[in-house]
Amino acid sequence: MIGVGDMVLLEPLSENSFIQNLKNRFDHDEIYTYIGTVVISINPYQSLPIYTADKVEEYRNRNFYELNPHIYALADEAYRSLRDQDKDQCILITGESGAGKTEASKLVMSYVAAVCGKGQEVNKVKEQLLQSNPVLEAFGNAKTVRNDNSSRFGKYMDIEFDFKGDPLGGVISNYLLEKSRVVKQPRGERNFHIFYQLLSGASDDLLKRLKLERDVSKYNYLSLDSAVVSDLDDGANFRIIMDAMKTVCFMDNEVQSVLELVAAVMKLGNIEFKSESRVNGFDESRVEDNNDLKEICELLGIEQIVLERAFSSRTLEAKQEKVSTTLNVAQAQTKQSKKVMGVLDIYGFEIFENNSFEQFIINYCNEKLQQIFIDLTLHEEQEEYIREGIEWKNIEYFNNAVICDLIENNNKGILAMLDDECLRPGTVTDETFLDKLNTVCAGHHHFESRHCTNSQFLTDHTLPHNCFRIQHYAGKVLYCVEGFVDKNNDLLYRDLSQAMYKARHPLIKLLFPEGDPSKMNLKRPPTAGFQFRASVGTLMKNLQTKNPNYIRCIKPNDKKAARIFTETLVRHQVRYLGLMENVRVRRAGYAFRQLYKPCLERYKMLCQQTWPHWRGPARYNGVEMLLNSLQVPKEEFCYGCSKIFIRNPKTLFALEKKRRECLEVLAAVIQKIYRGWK
Ligand code: AD9
Ligand code: MG
Repeated sequence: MIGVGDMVLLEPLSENSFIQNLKNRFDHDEIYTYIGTVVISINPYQSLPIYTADKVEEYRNRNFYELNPHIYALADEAYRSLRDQDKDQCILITGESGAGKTEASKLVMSYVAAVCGKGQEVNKVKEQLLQSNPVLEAFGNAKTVRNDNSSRFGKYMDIEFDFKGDPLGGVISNYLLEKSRVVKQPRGERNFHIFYQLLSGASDDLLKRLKLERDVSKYNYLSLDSAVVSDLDDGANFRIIMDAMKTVCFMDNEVQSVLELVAAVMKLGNIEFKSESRVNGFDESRVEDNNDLKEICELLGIEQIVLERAFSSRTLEAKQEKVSTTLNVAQAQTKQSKKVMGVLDIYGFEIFENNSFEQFIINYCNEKLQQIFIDLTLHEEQEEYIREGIEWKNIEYFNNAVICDLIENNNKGILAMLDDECLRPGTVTDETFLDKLNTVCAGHHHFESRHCTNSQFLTDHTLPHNCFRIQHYAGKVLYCVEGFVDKNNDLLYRDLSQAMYKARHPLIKLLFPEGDPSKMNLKRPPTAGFQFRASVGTLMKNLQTKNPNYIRCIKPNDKKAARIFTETLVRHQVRYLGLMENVRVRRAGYAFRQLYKPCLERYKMLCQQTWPHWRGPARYNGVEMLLNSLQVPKEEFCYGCSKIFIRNPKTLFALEKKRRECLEVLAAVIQKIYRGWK
């Protein structure tokens, strides 16, 4: 083993030794390291030979600490607890943009797919689960400055299993796609992959049918400066996606519909408007070049006059945005009891040169994930020791609940104030929103703007006029308020949704149900921020009902390059991820705990006095008898009120090994007796 595989066993423990251990292992292509049951994963930015079928076999049905640290060990542990102990699991993958979360989520899914169930039907479900990834990535991922395949939406997938542990299907929830990217991308970034893939990979014939030209430069929405990404083969990926869509049961005509829509969106970007002064003094816009409009209408089956009118007239009404969609990969078998493994892969923490509403939402989501990590691994752990009456030295850690509150508080939170502004009658602008923040958030230790620093109403001239700054758990981010109100309102003019609803194109009609005049709803739909907060809240509640498994991803350098370990960058992540506190809590405490009764039941065969029945109470006598007879050193365990606590994972591992040997002997004896009878 290179270095120390589990940071809990690192001696001496300091931030430097922690980082040195990570570096040492990374330099030897050991990208995984444990903190107890938490897996730290460092993005290798190269393909390592550690995900082969042989590796899967190696980790299958093995104890967590038995082999070299690996993401497969975590996946195996989670799957076996789900199958054998009937505990719903969730895999929480966190880390900043480009740290390797999406890759990690795919590795977990492919491992579970490899070890669970067999047979034609089961294999079909597995294929569908795995193939949903490339489809979602084509439409929801894009090249950013931080990551060539950056997730621009959050994804949570519940994989459902039957009582045997065979997969039944999955339910995918998507969280707030960064829609604004369709029309505008920051410098050096691309639009969503699908646009480039289509132009590069479609046959001439398909392009003709979609009324497209192959040349990317013909489309205003597709950024030119970074159209080609060296590591991405758009053409080959297009074919992969077409196959994947078939696997997840898109019919040919549905694929065609989707591509027509993609083509229409691309062409929409080429429509230009010109202002025409009308007699009564109002300006009206007209479409400049009719050919694009004509072709869009042909693709979507809309009367040209209807779309043209919708473009130039505006009746104020709002559209309900669907934040969370559900895709049932397989037929739900409702009567069966299901076990669930949730895999969460959400956009990572982002600090760009220009940060807008999207970054604000993304970073809020990451705050919530950090909060759940703190809650479950630091706070909950300490609370348990206190509850169990075990001597405990408190360990200081930064609790980011205060930042979550700054954003999501029902009355004074930034999102609530943004909503107030959006719903307020009168003139509402991004500036009036910022004014409001300046009044309400003044004095908050994690909020700053030009007109109020974090301690009082002071002017900080280094901050631009139209920005506010938040001290997030992972660093300071300056947000420009421009566009906050619009993006939060997320209004689509009623005329446009009505025009879309009138389309003969089946998919378009489906996507704009609010355009149905008979169902016109005058009630204003919730804002984007409100919906996001609500869906993140539901997600957090869902996660809290499951047994969490953590993968903490670290980005080793800013160059997207292999073999470079930038110490300062890693140190920053180790700090804000709270990894040192995580090790300290883990070390100060006990790695394993179990209620007395199940503990005695599991190991009673290892001790003559407790086997086959122990007449006295399991707490403490039974378990005490057991541990004494096995000569487990006194400092290795501690009696809590309801549970026995075991300090070192190796102790538990030794118990498990003895139990296995004992079971083998028993099995051999039974077999002998059985043969004797025959
Ligand atoms: V973002 O928040 O969606 O912008 P992620 O998801 O954290 O980000 P991602 O998994 O997409 O990052 O990883 C970025 C790139 O690093 C991948 O496209 C791979 O090229 C590379 N990567 C990540 N993990 C591995 C790995 N285990 N092995 C090899 C990897 N390459
Ligand atoms: Mg990702």
